[in-house]
Amino acid sequence: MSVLTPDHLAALEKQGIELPSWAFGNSGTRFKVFGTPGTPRDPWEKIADAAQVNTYTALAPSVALHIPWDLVDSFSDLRKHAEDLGVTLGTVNSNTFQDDDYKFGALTHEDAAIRRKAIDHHLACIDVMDATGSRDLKIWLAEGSNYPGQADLRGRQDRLQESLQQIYARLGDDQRLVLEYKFFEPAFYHTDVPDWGTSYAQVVSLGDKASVCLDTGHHAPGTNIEFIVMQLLRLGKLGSFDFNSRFYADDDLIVGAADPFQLFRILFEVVRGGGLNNPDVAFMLDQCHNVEDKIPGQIRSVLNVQEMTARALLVDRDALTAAQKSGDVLAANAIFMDAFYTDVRPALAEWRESRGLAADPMAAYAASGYQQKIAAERVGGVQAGWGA
Ligand code: AOS
Ligand code: ZN
Ligand code: ZN
Repeated sequence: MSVLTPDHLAALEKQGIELPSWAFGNSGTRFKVFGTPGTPRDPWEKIADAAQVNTYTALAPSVALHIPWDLVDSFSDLRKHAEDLGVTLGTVNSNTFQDDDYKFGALTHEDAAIRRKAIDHHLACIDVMDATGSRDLKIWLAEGSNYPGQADLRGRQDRLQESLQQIYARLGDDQRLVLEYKFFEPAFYHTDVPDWGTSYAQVVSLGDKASVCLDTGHHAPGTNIEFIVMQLLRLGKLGSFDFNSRFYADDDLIVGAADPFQLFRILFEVVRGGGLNNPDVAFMLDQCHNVEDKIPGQIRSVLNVQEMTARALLVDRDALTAAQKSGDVLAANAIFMDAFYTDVRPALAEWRESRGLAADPMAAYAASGYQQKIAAERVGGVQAGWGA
């Protein structure tokens, strides 16, 4: 008998994880970017590859864009292209980190003309959202300073709020802004949105259409990320996840690869806090595949999220509450660990087959010949983020 009940399966059925277009481009470190045969040459091919992930998993119904990396002549044509392939265009990510003008900041810059340019870029991103039907604008800022005394920390925070207010004012009724935090890189002394508290303070002042984006790779080692998940859900301000995993810094490795138990703990708080299948909480990947093939890397990633979601659903919440209330520390911990140690893979494989999907999406993709086809057809695929 399956370890997953019809209720668990009904919850899993609705799960959707957005893929980042940049995961399909070549990527690497400052030391070397390795090319992968078959890498997309333009946004159209990135969307086609993302659609493959959805074909084999039914878990990835939308694709996030990055502007200007994914600039095309007609976003309504790109939208149609995506829809023809069975996916939609999702979150639009702004980019204020590759322009010389932004050396000392963008939305926080001392110079009003540069702030204006950065604000206008975000307004242009909202124009893209109007054409693609996207709901969310995701803002990650590469702003900060490297040396104590270099910058007026307080002034930058005030200017950030003013800039965000102008962007927020342009959002449509059904659109949202999510503000991502990161405690380091590319600035190393301070960043202007280093932590969830700063992001929360900034978005609360904006209004209901603004919330926090939590990237799992953006915390100091040892941070209890699931506590932050709990708190943001409790405050109604967890807008989205950027899922990935890390061993050291912002490694952007496959989610669940480095620490599956942490992913389980995060997803348990999502389930506990009403964040699963909640349209207010978007699940996205933010990953790069430096040495592995990109499409199977993304397939593995969404399956990892699904597997840990299934395990999180398995926690016997009534028994857990009873153990917590009675102060039975070890019983409570055992209930939690029982769910984590349950292998849900056979049950999920069986369920996939019952829905007309391959039991093993990784093997089905490998056998499909798609990888060989794109490797033969596409020459000169682009580095993530630098494409046409
Ligand atoms: C940067 O560290 C952030 O995680 C961004 O969300 C994202 O990775 C970037 O916008 C894509 O390069
Ligand atoms: Zn991110
Ligand atoms: Zn990151």
